Amino acid sequence: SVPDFDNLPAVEGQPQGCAWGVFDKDDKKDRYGTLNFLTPEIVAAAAKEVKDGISISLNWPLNGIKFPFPHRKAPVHKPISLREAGMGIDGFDDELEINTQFSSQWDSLCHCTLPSGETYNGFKPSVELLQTTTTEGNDLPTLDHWHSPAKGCLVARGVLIDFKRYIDETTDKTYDALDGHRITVEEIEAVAKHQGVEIKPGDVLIVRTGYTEFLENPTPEGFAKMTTMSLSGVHGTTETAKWFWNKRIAAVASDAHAFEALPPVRDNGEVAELSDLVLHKWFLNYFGTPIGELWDLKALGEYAKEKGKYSFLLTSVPLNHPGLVASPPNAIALF
Ligand code: UVW
Repeated sequence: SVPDFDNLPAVEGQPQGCAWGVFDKDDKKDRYGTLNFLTPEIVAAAAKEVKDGISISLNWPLNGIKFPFPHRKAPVHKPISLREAGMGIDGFDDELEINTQFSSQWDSLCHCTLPSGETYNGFKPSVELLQTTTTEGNDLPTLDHWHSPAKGCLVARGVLIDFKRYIDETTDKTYDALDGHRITVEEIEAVAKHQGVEIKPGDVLIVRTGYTEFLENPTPEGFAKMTTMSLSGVHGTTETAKWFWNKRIAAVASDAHAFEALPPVRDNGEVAELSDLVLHKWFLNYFGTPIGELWDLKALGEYAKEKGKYSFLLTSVPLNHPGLVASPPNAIALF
């Protein structure tokens, strides 16, 4: 068992709650962070969630965003005729060039770093290291390591917190994912209670804000709002991070842009720079908790509501390429 946030051993130069070293084994620096909560017992218990024989994809189309998106280019898909390519066969190949942050994704622990350049466990990614690494020699906590024989990708109990439905159905507020609502842990607990679902150690906690649904049908007013980057998501504070650690959450995901509400705020409430994404720091850099973003949660929300069941078996198989910083999750929820 690992200590609670307040009792984690102090790490020199880092804030209380930094979990570097906690999961190390035999003097070897750990690369999996809170995925270590996924013990064989937890995974076997998660498999018991499957009763209905229904699987739901959580992967938004890779080209889900239909307008120019700042700094991240849209996928380029190129079908190729094998005959024209001179292969002497009838049929097709295709090439796909993607920015792994453009649609549904996992952020690996290398996606954002501290100002020192460090991330989880003191690993220090750089473009050069990420580019030249081979899976065997890669010391960085990138996603290809999820394919190691010891890990076998991600299999866990998923819990959906359908915040959008909760607000729509239990309040007369007009909520939308572009209003910069900061979802507190008290609200997460209230939604879980309303849905009748218990949050357990080793869960992947998945929050639906309704953001990808807006991106599918952006209105001009919504688009104007979006460019101000005031987006709903989980309230990023140290107290929020502490709650996630103390619940032993293995990973988090949502349909939101950055999982946490934007713009980020400091613990004293001041609006911070985009580079000060509070939960990105706690999760990716201090705890080693992967963050899923832009997941497609609409069909999941509908099925969970219909069945009155908000927990399921979650499987996710990211792409397996050396040095991969982010990846489409290839995630499914099984009921
Ligand atoms: C933002 O773009 C703000 O977050 P991320 O890089 O995690 O998608």
